Amino acid sequence: MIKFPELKDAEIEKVISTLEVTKVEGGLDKLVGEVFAEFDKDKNGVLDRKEMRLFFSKVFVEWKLVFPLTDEFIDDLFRDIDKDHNNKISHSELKIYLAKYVHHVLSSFYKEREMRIAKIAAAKK
Ligand SMILES: [Ca+2]
Ligand SMILES: [Ca+2]
Repeated sequence: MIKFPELKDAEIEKVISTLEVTKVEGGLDKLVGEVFAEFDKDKNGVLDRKEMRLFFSKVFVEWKLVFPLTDEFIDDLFRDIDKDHNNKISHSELKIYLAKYVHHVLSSFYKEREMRIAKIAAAKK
């Protein structure tokens, strides 16, 4: 969930430019690489629940998403990402998920930006 009324234009632009990095060639791989470098704490090449929770608690703040990081929420999210159900999140599982998720978040931000621009244009008339 995104609380758009609480966000300034500049914050919206910042999230958009952060997320658009994933749209350039190799951008998503780079992001996934950075996630593993920072959050795969025990360096075993996969993310467990605890590591994934740390990652999401950071990006939700960065991407201005508001979710309760309850155990239940994290479990659901984990199950969603862990496609082969081995209780570990691999590079490719995270990549597949983030491709979809970032696209979804970006669309919401684009929509909000368009609405704000339309509002300014309407006010000028
Ligand atoms: Ca790990
Ligand atoms: Ca897995």
